[in-house]
Amino acid sequence: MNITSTTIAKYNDQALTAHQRRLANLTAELPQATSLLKLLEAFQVAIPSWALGTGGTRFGRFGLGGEPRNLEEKITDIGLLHTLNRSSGAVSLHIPWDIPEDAAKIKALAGQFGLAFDAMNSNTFQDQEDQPLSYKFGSLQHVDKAVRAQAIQHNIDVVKYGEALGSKALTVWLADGSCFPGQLNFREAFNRTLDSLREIYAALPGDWKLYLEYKAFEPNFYSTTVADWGQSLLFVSKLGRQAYTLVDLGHHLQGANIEQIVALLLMEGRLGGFHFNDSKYGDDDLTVGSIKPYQLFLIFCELVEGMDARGMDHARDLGWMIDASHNVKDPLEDLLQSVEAIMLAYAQALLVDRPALADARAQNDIVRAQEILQTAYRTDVRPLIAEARLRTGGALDPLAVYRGEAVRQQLTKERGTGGRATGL
Ligand code: RM4
Ligand code: MN
Ligand code: MN
Repeated sequence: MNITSTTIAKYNDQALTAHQRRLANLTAELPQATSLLKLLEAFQVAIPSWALGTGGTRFGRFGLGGEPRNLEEKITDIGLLHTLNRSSGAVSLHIPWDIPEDAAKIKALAGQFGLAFDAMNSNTFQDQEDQPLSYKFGSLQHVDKAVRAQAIQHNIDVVKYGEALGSKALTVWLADGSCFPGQLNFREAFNRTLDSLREIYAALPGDWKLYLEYKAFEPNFYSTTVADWGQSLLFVSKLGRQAYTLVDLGHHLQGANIEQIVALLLMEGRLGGFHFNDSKYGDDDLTVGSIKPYQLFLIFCELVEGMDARGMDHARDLGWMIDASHNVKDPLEDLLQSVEAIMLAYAQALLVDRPALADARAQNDIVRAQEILQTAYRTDVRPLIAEARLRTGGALDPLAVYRGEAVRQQLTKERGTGGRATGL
């Protein structure tokens, strides 16, 4: 399945007049439109290799036709997304779900679609068939040194796979923790985890980053060894300058003020990566922006302000990735919606009149501060995102092309209905 630039141009031509009218209305009030477009064109969000098939819950899974059967097909799917929206130009691999057996071949295939390799993800939250020791009671925190050694070696192997692909970061997410009071000595578990992370950190190439992702609960339900941003920050501060905290939107307790967390992590130079999804209750892994788009906007306001305060490149200096699971939607359509939601929140955050906001704050004018934020949030920036896509060769309306070209039906014809992609 391949969507050509001619096909995209055909759809764009049909939608062009209406698009231009909407864009003109918007840009008439936006003197900074040209510089915004440049930032939007550069912004890329990585797609995880584990989210291209249908996800499931612990109760069941309802499959879909045409799921990618191997890493090559997953990369082709991400290439398709990037062809349509020009904002999904990176792949994030999960080992061992997606081992690049022939790195040169995989790299070349990704290159054909203009895809780079973002952070590599290790997996010590499941046992693999050929694995000698079990992670039932944890991995890097385990009381048995041999289990820790196995988990450390796995992370080092993941770095090796990533080096061959040109990746520059390792994401460590640990399921380690305890399910019942009394099961674990918290201090000892922390220190064993720290020692293990130190060994992984020592094996990190000089130009790599280590992202330590936290999660409040699940699969352990009493304690998690890297449970929140404070604990992650404690670990990464002890590890060294190449270690950073990774924020996954779904990994907080309900009501947590994530925008404040990212502001402080950025201030400390310790925010490394970001996993986007949305949720209503827990780690629901729903489509980005589908439940709490205003929260996403507020988070982006802090990201933009915090990155600018440190002179960071929005597109390059943090690892941006979608981390969602698609239980009832076509994963590719869901990912197109997620990328769109991210771009919208980013563009709206760029619209905030920051000097005016600083002034309102200095005057304790809360009403004006809220008006300033909501003026940006309530601006319909969709024509701007569409224009950024148009200028980079993408589709004005990626979903319309996807559906118009019957992509899922084509993929199902090519790949059949029985396949199940590795992943969530
Ligand atoms: C976890 C976590 C990690 C991801 C796995 C698949 O909940 O978010 O980032 O690697 O899921
Ligand atoms: Mn995550
Ligand atoms: Mn998660």
